[in-house]
Order: sequence, then structure tokens, then C-alpha cells
Amino acid sequence: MAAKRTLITGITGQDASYMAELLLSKGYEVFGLKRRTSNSNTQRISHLLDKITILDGDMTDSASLARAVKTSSPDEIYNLAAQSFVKSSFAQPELTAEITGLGVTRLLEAIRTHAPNSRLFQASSSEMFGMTPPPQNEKSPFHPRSPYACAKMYAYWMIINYREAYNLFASNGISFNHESSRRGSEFVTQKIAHGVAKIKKGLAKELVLGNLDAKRDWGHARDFVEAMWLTLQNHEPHDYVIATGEAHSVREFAELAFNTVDLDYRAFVKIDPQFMRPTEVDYLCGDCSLIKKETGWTPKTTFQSLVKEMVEAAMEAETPANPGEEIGA
Ligand code: NDP
Ligand code: GDR
Repeated sequence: MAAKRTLITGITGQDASYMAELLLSKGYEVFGLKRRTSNSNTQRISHLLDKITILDGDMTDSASLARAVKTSSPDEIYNLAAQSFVKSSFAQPELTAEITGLGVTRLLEAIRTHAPNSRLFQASSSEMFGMTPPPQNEKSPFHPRSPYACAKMYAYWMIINYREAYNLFASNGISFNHESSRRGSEFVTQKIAHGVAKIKKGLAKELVLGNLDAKRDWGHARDFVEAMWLTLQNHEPHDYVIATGEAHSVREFAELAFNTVDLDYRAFVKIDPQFMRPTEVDYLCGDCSLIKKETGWTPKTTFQSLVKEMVEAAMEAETPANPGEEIGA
């Protein structure tokens, strides 16, 4: 039997690096959509570059998406591209809507024209629940609290509309936060992990954060891409919540991360309102019983081992000769 073919958008991102590893291990032929950047940004997939085919394209450019879909002729498509940083979406709401929202419509049109029998996974977000109290599941109402979440809402409904209107096999995975040592440096978990490492090694004196009371359901990206793959192996397209079912505050994450290297977070963490958001999402905790029941998926990584893994990786990466990025955002 011929190898299955897949197109992954956002190939330079955290999730795509794990997704490409997973699909290669299953024998897929992998194509990755990458936008042009002035500097190389393929660090997360450098170990995979001789095994995958990179296609030039941008979620804001319909023709490039159509070409990518036509060239890859995929059985499965994982749309992991987005302007994914919530805080930046307040500064760049229109760009976020273009990439994270309208980009999905462009991709759907390319699929409808060039690969109508393929299966599409859309990376929807728990941010869409926003103000809705936990536990959040597939039946919970949405109340987005940022331009990012509004863009994801639009994309979510376009997936459902194209499924109903054109019979496309298109599914939303409503993922809660998932992290790893490959997480972007501005997200709070990675910012804390690297802040801890810098302080422990004498490269920084403090870690400046925003709202410590926000609660998130944090899982590991490696576990979550398995759920994304399982979502597309269903007989029918279906939207699922992907989560661990356990929530912790930013404060708890920081406390555990500092404890990992025998430090007390209270001595080093400072608060600065510049890291607060105009509208915050206070409490996300997913109820993932449906995907567990229907696909057998279950998250393997505990909160404690996630924090430990991220701090250990940051300790290895941060050296006086290589002090990493400035901790901002
Ligand atoms: P990342 O920010 O790590 O990766 C996003 C990817 O999208 C990068 O490869 C980025 O490229 C690419 N991208 C951005 N703009 C464009 C564009 N205009 N055209 C083409 N590609 C573009 O995100 P994650 O891997 O963490 O997340 C993957 C997806 O899952 C995203 O859609 C995100 O919104 C969603 N999601 C993530 C969750 C999480 O906790 N990680 C939870 C819920 C949803 P570049 O490297 O050039 O910037
Ligand atoms: P989030 O992730 O907004 O949940 O979106 P992020 O790590 O940015 O924030 C989590 C929570 O931590 C609070 N916080 C800080 N956040 C950042 N970035 N920097 C800080 O200094 C800081 N201090 C406190 C935030 O206010 C927030 O409450 C992520 C992204 O991956 C999205 O793409 C995805 O859709 C959602 O998760 C689910």
C-alpha cells in the first residue's frame, strides 16, 4: 500500500515538530508549509529536514495554499499555523484575524478545489471558552476574550460550515494549553522555565510576570499531537476537547519550577502590569471524556513531570556563553 501523505501547516512551530515526528514514525510522507522569514527558524525541525518536504506558503496567500495542497495531494492535513500568542493579538488584531481566522477559509477553499477527499484537523483553542466557567467540554458555550480567540471562533465555525455544506471531512480539536521544551519563549511556562534556569546560573536576578492567579489546564504537546492524529482516524468527522482535566495556577507553575532547583519563587518573581491583558481568561480546565471514550486517547504526562522536563531542558540550554533570549512578553 502507498504511504499516506500529509500536509502540516505551521511546520516550524512547537506542535508541528511533534506532529511531523509522530507521522514519520507511522510511515507517512510529510509535507510542511513554511512562510518566508528573514532568518532561518527551522530549529525545532532541524533533525527532520532530510525526511520532510518543505513547501513555501503563507496563510494570508490563497495561491500559495492552493499550490501546497495540490503539490502534496494529502490524505490528511493538520492546520497548525496561526498567530498563536494571545497577548500579541491585542496589539495586532487585524493580522491575527487574517492568519488565524481567514487563513482557515483560504485553506478550506484550497482543499475543496484540489483535495476534497482529504481529512482536515483544525487547531481550535480552549481560549474560545474564555469567560465560561470550568469544566469546559464540547457542549459548553463560547465567550472569547481576545482577538485571537475571536479569530479561532470564526475558524471553528467555518470548519463546521464546510463540513455541512460540502461534506468535507473537517474536524476541530479544541485544545487546552500544551507545552514542552520546544514552546515559544514568550509563553508563560517557557518564560518561567528559562527564568528559573537563568536565576539559578546567576544570569538573571529576577523574573517579571503578569497575572499569577490565572489557571490553565497544561498538558504536553507530544501527548496532544497523538489526540490530533486520532481525531482524523475516526469514521466520521467530529469536534473534540483535548485536555488533561487538571488545572493549576501560574503561581503553582512558578512555585514548582523554582522548587525543582531548590529556590523559593517568592524571592525572585516580580509583577509588572505590562504583562497583564486587557481582558483575561481566568480559569480553563477541560473535560476530555468524549475523546477518551471515542478514540481511547489519554494524556500520559503529569503536570509535575512537564514542569521538571521544561526546567531541566532550560538548565541545559542556558549557559553564560549562550544566555538565550531576553525574557519578555
Ligand atoms: P506556534 O506559535 O509554536 O506555531 C505557529 C506556527 O504557525 C509557526 O510555524 C508559525 O511560523 C506559523 N505561522 C504563523 N503565521 C503564519 C502565516 N501567516 N503563514 C504560515 N504560517 C504561519 O504554535 P503551536 O505549535 O503552539 O500551536 C499550533 C496551533 O495550535 C496554533 O494554531 C495554535 O493557535 C493552536 N493552539 C495551540 C495551543 C497550545 O497550547 N500550544 C492550544 C490551543 C490551540 P513562524 O515560525 O514563521 O512564526
Ligand atoms: P495562553 O498562554 O494565553 O493561555 O495561550 P500564555 O502562556 O501566554 O498565558 C497563560 C496565562 O499566563 C498568564 N501570565 C503570563 N503570560 C505570559 N505570556 N507572560 C507573562 O509574563 C505572564 N504572566 C502571567 C497569562 O495572563 C495567561 O493567563 C496559549 C497559546 O498557546 C494559545 O495559542 C492557545 O490557544 C491557548 O494557550 C490555549
